Amino acid sequence: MELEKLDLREIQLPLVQPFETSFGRTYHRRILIVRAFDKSGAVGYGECTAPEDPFFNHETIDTAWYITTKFISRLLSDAKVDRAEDVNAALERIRGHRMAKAGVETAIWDLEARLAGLPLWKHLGGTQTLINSGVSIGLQASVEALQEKVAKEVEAGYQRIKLKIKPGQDVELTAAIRAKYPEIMLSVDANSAYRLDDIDVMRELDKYNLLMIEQPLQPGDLVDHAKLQREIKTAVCLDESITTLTDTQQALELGSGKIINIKLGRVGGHTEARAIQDYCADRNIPVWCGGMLESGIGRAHNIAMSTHRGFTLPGDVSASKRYWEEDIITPPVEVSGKGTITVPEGVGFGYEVNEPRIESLVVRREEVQL
Ligand code: OSB
Ligand code: MG
Repeated sequence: MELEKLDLREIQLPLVQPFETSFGRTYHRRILIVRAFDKSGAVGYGECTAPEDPFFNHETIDTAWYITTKFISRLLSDAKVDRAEDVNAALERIRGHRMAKAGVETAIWDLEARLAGLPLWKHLGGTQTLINSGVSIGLQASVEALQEKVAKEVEAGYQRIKLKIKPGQDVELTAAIRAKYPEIMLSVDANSAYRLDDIDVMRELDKYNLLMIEQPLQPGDLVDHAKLQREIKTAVCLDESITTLTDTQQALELGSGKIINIKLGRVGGHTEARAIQDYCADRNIPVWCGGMLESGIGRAHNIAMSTHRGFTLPGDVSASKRYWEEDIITPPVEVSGKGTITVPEGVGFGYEVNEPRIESLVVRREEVQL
C-alpha cells in the first residue's frame, strides 16, 4: 500500500428524530467522511465521529478537519506509513484529537482490507459473525413519551435498552421503565452529568437491577468512579473516560468500573480499539461497541470492530432507519427480530457506498496529498 492522498467531505444529514443527552440535543448531523487513496487508485472510507459541538469531549468536526488537513496528513507522509497497523503510532505526537485520527485510520484499514481482497472484519482478526444489538434512547419530554419509545424498541427485538439520564431526569424514569419491563437488559447513561456528591442518586439507581450505569462522573474522575463503584453493586461502565489502552489499564487497576464501552473515534481507531478489547477479554472484563449517531460508514466500521472476541455485550449499533431517512450505504444496516446484525461478507467494510447520495449532501470538501 502506497498512500497517495486523503479526501475530506462534510455532509449534512438530518436525524429522523432529535437525540437528547445530558449535554445537549442534536437535530442535524454534520459528518466528516474521509477517503484514503493509494497510488493504484484504490480507496478506503472512514467516518470522523467528532460531533458538531465540543460537549461530548474536546473535539468537533471543525477541529477534526483542521487537525486532519494540517497535521495528520503531514505526520503520515513524513513517516511514509504503508501499513494500517502503523497509523496510530505515526500519529502519537498529536495529543488527543483521536476522533480526527480515527477518521483517517479507519479509512486506511478499509483501504488495506480492500487491497487484500478481504472483509475488513477478517483483516482485523475478528471472529464473530453475528453482532448483538441494543439501542440508546435519548431524553424525552415526559415519562410517557419515553415509555412509548422503549415499547417500540423492545417489540423490534433489541437486546438491551439504554436510557439517557441527567440530574432531575433519572430515578423516576428508570423506575417507570423497570416496573413495566422487569426482565429486560436495561442500562442508563449520564454522559458525565453527576459528581461524587450525587452518590445518593446512584444508590437509588442501584435498586433497579441495571446492567450498568454508564459514565456517571467526569471523564478524568477515575478515582471518584472507583469510590462510587465500591459503594454500589451495579457495574459502572466507562465511556468518555477511556481514550487509550493505558486509560483502560489504569481504570481497571483502580476499580473505576467493571465494563468498558469502546468507541472507535474516542480511542483513535481500530488498532487501539483492538488492543483494548484484547486486554479486557484476557481479564473477563466485558466490552461493547458505543455509538456516536454515525452514518452508515461509521456504522459499518463499528460492526467490523464488534466482531472481535471481547465484544460480548449488546452494543449501541442499531438499524440505519432509526437515524436516517436514507443512509449513505446500501443496503442500510438492518437488525433482525432477535436483535442481531449479520456481519457482511463483502470486501472492505462490506457495504456499498452510495456516492451519488453523498455528493448530493456535500457542503465542503478538501484534498490533501500524502
Ligand atoms: O454517550 O453513548 C453516548 C450519542 C452521542 C454522543 C454520545 C453517546 C451517544 C449515544 C447514542 O448514546 C449512540 C447511538 O445510537 O449512536
Ligand atoms: Mg455513553
